Amino acid sequence: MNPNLPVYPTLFSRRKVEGDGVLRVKQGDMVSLSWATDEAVDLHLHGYDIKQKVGPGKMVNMAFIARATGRFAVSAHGFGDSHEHGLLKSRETTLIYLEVHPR
Ligand SMILES: [Cu+2]
Repeated sequence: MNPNLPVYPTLFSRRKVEGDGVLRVKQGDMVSLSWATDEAVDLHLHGYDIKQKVGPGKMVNMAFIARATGRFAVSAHGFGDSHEHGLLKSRETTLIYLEVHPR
């Protein structure tokens, strides 16, 4: 992996992400989101359909190339409970939005 690529730290605790909640990148960018959390949860980047588990003391990297433009939610599934994705969509909590802008 390119050591010069920007890594976006996305720390969240108490179910809130630090910052303004929007991550802006350009189409074609290599994006690396580094997640740290105080609670075990499933992360889901909608649109790109990337899912990853995070938990306390377990830093997770979500790396991808921003090919598709638009606004995509990164949500958390399963805060404090367990359920199947798709069955209880209302249980999703949106953490941040990823905005991919055209070049
Ligand atoms: Cu989801």
